[in-house]
Amino acid sequence: PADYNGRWEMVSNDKFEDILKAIDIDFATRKIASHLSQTKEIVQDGDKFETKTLSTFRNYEVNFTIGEEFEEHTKGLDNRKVMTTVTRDGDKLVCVQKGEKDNRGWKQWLEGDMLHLEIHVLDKVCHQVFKKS
Ligand code: RET
Repeated sequence: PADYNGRWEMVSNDKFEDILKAIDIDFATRKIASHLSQTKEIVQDGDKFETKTLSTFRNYEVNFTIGEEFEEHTKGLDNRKVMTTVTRDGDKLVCVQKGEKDNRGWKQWLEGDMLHLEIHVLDKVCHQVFKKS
């Protein structure tokens, strides 16, 4: 399976602000957050993942085990509680976040030394690309 371990630096972030709007992030925060360069730190041990999304403004951490549903508190983002499950679809990770917002989740995969993250909420889709550093 794909090895996601490492530190990944953002190289592109398409339509992130649409996602922020879809989860009701206020205008001022959206303007700051959508211009941030994000860094992902991922520690993977088999099916267990520890992920950190780092920025100069705010950080977000989420840890999960493939196939195990857990309650995720999106602290510092939209501060909601969602029931989150991450599964594998081939070499992709597929996350479903059940809660107030329909069709919420993300997909993550590797292409060479690039990490792709597609985040979706309602009919909005954001595509982020990170380069291994
Ligand atoms: C930042 C900055 C502060 C405001 C917001 C943020 C959004 C973070 C998101 C992280 C998603 C992480 C995922 C990890 C998967 O492994 C950048 C912390 C709103 C949406 C999907």
